[in-house]
Amino acid sequence: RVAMSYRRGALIVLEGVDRAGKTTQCKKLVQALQESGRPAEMMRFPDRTTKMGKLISAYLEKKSNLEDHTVHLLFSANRWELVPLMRQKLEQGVTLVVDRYAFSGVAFTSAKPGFSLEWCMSPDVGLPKPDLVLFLQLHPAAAEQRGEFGAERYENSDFQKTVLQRFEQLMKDPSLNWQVIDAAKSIEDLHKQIKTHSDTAITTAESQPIGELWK
Ligand code: Z5A
Repeated sequence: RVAMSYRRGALIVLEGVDRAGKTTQCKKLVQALQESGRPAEMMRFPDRTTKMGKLISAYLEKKSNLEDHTVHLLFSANRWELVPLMRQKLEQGVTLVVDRYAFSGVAFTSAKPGFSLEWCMSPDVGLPKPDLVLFLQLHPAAAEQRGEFGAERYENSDFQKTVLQRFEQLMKDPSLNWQVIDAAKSIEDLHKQIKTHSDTAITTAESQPIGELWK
């Protein structure tokens, strides 16, 4: 019997602190992949357009208050509700470039008092596993030069410093393909580096099944 062969798309996640340039780089990467003839689409979490997403958006905009465990589970549910679509796209050969994922979920909630990393990870266990996680590393002082914090929840520097420490803990996990990028570089330099890592990850993913996160 001929071995099963896969030609799936890759799951590429961009993570990083506030204003590191994740959205800017996701858009450029998708455009570059499409121009080189590879099917690619962008996704973002939270996806504020779904029912879960609308609850999350109101919370982030401080239009509503939600209990901390509850909002954590909503962020996770917002990913799970998109898993059937993500799998379908990946299996069709579409590379997904995702702006934030479960790592933001864990880093932000575990930065709150009384939340362990382990508890925060559990609802996201089994999500499609990223083939590449690009972490856009930016010093808080450099982030400040990119403009004021917005008015949304979590947008203050003490909280963001704790969030960065939690991301650093998550990056120690050798079962994931973390690549740390110096986000203080120019948009073009960053893009070139991100494109190189992505091309490698796409080639590797083609011959592998979709993995399960933290399992
Ligand atoms: N959150 C959570 O709690 N739980 C979860 O499960 C998830 C998220 C998924 C909303 O996320 C909040 O939800 C977020 C985490 C939490 N809270 N915070 N903080 P969001 O994705 O909607 O966050 P955002 O506020 O839209 O993204 P961001 O982090 O602020 O920005 P960014 O995407 O990293 O950066 P950007 O928009 O591409 O660029 C920022 C600015 O810098 C912009 O003016 C650019 O033109 C400029 N820029 C970009 N690149 C460069 C370079 N290389 N040099 C100079 N200037 C640059």
